[in-house]
Amino acid sequence: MYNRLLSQRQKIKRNKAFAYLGIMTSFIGCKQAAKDVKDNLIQVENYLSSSEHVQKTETYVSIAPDNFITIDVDVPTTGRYEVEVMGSSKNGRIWIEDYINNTDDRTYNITGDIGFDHDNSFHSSYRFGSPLSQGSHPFKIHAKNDTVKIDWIKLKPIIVHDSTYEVVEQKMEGDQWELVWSDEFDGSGLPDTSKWSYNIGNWGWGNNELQYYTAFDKKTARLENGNLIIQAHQNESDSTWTSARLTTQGKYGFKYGKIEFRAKVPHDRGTWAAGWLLGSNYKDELSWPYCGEIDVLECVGYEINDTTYAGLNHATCHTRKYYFKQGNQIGSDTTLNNMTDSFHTYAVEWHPDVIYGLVDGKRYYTYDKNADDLEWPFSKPQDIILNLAIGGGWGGARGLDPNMKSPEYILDYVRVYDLK
Ligand SMILES: [Ca+2]
Repeated sequence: MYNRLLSQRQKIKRNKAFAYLGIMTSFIGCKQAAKDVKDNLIQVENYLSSSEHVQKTETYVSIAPDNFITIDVDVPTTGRYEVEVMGSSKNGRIWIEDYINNTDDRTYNITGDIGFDHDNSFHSSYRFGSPLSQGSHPFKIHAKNDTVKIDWIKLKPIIVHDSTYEVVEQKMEGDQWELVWSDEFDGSGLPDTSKWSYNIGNWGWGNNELQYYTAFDKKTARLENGNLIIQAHQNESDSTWTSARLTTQGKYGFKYGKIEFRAKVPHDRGTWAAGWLLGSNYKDELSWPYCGEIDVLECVGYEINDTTYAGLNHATCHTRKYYFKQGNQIGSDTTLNNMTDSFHTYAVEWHPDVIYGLVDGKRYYTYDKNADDLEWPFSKPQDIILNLAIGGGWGGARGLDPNMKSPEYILDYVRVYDLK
């Protein structure tokens, strides 16, 4: 065992350069927040016996394509994790499924594909995965495309879930809207961290999205000329995309009121700009859509004309009873003129029993299902999220414009109002 551990350490050291490629520097601030939580190293060969499609040696497991192994993983604390895998395969990929005993009969892919591009030696590869809740998780490690050998998997904590936040609850009486909270995006440099946190990762975000959301990176999120600019970039060396996703999670949760996003959105095919609300009690993928989601600004590039920039905005509520993975979500869209060069105001009026979607002051969407918590989780606070995705099930449904260059999603302000 001693020799084995030693060889592991040497392997880890040798492969550090492959694992991090410098991108980790963006996450130093986040990693410090999680420094008290230990890495969780899983020697996969300890967890199962061999079968026809799964061969086991003393140091690794070999999984045939379209097969999987199941291992129990103890997640030490609720938060976001980097999933690092020491593996070997020329063309094979793995992906990790969690919550396999869920009552909703859904498949929870918490990593997206992880490849190794090397079949004669082991290499470390990683993803910043979806948030995980504390406790024992039976993971399924799936192989696809080709046989994959796995030596070990490591869960490295990045951000500990922060469930403390200030609730901003709006009165919904009277007939005058009064501003109670805003970010006008004045100043320069990075966004205001007293209001916004970064969601980081490249696990596909439940939609097979391509982008890697970075943190504290002016290239992807910065204040400029009174606006917040969220900008996606394609990395020249490996074609990966980076972008940003800001959330008020852990800072402010909002309950009721009118919430406005004044924004310009990109028209490029493959982009997916969003200003939306997600239940503050979201802590892992299993907690969605029970926590509720209100999409206020949702624009995919291929629905916006590349010459006139006229296009569509969508408003949708997702709840356990009505959500997109069941195909019965309740949404509406509305047509707008120039969405890329002109600002429009995308808003939601969130009352205790009904939600309206508006653009430029005009209502076009109503959600009024409020019989129980499964269709009305909206009596609890929600976080505001701003992000620009690339690709994914919806934004990438018609591919990516090959000529797309660093599209920008520009926000003049986010404002929250009371009704008095
Ligand atoms: Ca502004």
